[in-house]
Amino acid sequence: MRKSIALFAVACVLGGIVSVGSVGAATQQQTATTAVTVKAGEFFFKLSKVSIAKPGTVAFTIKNVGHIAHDFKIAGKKTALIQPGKSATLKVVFKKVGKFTYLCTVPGHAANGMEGRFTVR
Ligand SMILES: [Cu+2]
Repeated sequence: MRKSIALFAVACVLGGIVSVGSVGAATQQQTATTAVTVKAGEFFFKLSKVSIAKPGTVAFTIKNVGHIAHDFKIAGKKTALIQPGKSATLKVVFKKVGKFTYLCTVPGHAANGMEGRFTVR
């Protein structure tokens, strides 16, 4: 009798470990969004991260630290014009590996330095 209680306790502990493990894995898949902060100014973009290790979703939070309005465009998605001191978020799903050009679409800004490449490995 005592032995079966002990076995039951062991089974519960093991069961607990297994379910904690699988919950952890599921959470990881759901939170595969990578947060990247982007500072925009005259005339530059400064990204907290310029690449991700595999295809997935990236939430770019762009803060305009400059003195004139800017926007941020990548992979066919674009923010509205962001006024100085304001921020905007752009969620982009990268489905395949590659180098993706980001830029400010205000005329002349990209040519002056507001562009670069974001890499999906
Ligand atoms: Cu700009």
